[in-house]
Amino acid sequence: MNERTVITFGTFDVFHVGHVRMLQRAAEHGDRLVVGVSADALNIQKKGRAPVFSEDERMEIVSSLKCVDDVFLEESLEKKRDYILEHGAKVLVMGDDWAGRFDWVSDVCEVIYLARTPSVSTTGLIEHISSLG
Ligand code: C2G
Repeated sequence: MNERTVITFGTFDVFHVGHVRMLQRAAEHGDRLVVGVSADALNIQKKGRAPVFSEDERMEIVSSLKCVDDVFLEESLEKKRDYILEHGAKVLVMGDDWAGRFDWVSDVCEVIYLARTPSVSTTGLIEHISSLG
């Protein structure tokens, strides 16, 4: 068996079309897509707030997608190389908001940055929903 595993990472909070398109496009780079869903604690550390949906809920949503084969909890940005090796990934796909930031794992796999879907973001959606009163 010579399956090409793709790995990607994200919070996927308040799941939207930008998320689904990124996952579908990531899956096209191989035969199997594994997704690291970032932990609540990692988000608090990274963004200074807890996600709207818990890590268990976000993992449940992401794992229900047809293009996703497996999910796991991403507990640290620094553990990327370990996760890649653990899952046998041949390619890491990230949105281009992270362009260049994970080139340090290119010794263990190919690293590809894909353009984000314009005009949709979790932060924008939270602001929009809040403004509805
Ligand atoms: N995304 C996209 N278009 C958007 C919004 C998001 O393509 N309009 C992509 C991002 O580029 C990312 C994925 O959807 O590849 C998940 O986005 P986030 O939930 O914002 O992920 P982030 O918090 O940046 O977590 O190890 C890194 C992190 O876990 C990444």
